[in-house]
Amino acid sequence: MRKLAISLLSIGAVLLSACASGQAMHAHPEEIGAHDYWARSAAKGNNTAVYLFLYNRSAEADALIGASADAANSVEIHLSQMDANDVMSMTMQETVELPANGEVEFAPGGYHFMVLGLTRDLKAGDEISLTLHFQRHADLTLTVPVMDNAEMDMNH
Ligand SMILES: [Cu+2]
Repeated sequence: MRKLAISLLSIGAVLLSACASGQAMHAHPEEIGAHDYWARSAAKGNNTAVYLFLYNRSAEADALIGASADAANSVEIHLSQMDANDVMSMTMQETVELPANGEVEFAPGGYHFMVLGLTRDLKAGDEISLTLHFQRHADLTLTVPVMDNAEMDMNH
C-alpha cells in the first residue's frame, strides 16, 4: 500500500513538470486575446475602423505586427493623435507593443485598425472577420460585430 502511494506521487510530479516545460516553450492560445471588439458601419468601397481591447496574460511581452480582414483590401494599424494645433491626425504604426500581463486599448481618438477598401457593405448587425498577426503568438482571428456610431465619424 505504501509503495503504491509513492509511485502515484512520482507520476504526479512527472505530469506537473511536463506541463511546466510546455508553458515555457510556447504561449497558450488563450494568453493573448481581445474583448469588446466592434467595427463601425460603412458602405462598400469606403474605409472603416475596428476598435477593441487587446490583452496579454502571459509573462512574456509580444507585439502586434499587422492585421488583415475578410471584407477589405487591406488593414493598417493607426494611431490618432492631436497635434499642436488641435488637429487630429493619424499615423500608421508598424508595430504596437503588447507588454507582459498588459492590455492595449484600441479606441476612437487613439489606436485603431484602419480597414481600407471594403469589398461589401458593413451594416449594423453584420460581421467582419479580423485576423491579428503577432511577433511571437499565433494569429488571432476575431468575428467582429458591426455597429453604428455616426457621432464619432470624424475622430477615429
Ligand atoms: Cu485611421
